[in-house]
Amino acid sequence: MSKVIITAAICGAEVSRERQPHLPISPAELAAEAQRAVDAGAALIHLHVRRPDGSPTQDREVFRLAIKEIHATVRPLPIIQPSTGGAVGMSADERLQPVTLNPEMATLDCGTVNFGDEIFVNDLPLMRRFAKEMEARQIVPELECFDISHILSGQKLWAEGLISCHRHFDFVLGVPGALDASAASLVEMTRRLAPEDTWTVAGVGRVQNALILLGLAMGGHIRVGFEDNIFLSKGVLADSNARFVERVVRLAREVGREIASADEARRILGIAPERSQNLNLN
Ligand code: KMH
Ligand code: ZN
Repeated sequence: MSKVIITAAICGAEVSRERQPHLPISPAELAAEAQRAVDAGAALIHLHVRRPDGSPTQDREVFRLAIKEIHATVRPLPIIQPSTGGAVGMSADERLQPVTLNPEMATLDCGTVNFGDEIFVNDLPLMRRFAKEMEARQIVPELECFDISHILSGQKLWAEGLISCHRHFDFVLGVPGALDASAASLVEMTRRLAPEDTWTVAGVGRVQNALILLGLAMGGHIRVGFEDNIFLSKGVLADSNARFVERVVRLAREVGREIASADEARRILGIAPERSQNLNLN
């Protein structure tokens, strides 16, 4: 099995400081938290940004300052993957802003889905538009799939010739209203992939640990972090995203998987080594 890429989703759009006092918000806090996650073994930072009051935003300038700080200070330099999902209810224009910073990767959400009591809208025209914007900048999308049909919609972007790079999925399981975080769901999702596709799994809430084990055993890559889960165990808040990354490292060793460095992750995901120097942070 390949080395495992650990993604740290350090901030998310839905968690609040009231629920998780260690949530990083300012560029300096995000960079310090990213460094702790990298020190623990993360190769990839999935990034959302917040205004100073903690509310989620996709504002280009807020992303620019956060990414610039992480890019300048965190070593070894992780893959920085801004969200283009943002928060439920944001417009496509709003959500697309971070792609103009030319990150190595960005998320591309692959289908409309219930998101708790709300609806997260990702219709095919929106997906095609996001795909074209990413292809034009050589940004490798991470195809976020909250349901099985999302995999088929993601694959359609390649079938239509809109994207040509390596295809990497992220299966986010356990969002209320979307696909459940069960072994059966994960097996069914992976059955839909082409042999050359790669995938990460993220379990939302307390199912996270079971999904880490399943993902590791099945040869997948793993996402953890405050975006998906804030509790280390029942009632015990994690004091850093690094605690979750450390857990993945421990479990990976138990099942004989080695941890991918950031550069190894770039190779696995088809990102050119020099691409990290071509961000547009001015
Ligand atoms: N906050 C969710 C509604 C992504 O980053 O692309 C969407 C999300 C997915 O987090
Ligand atoms: Zn996200």
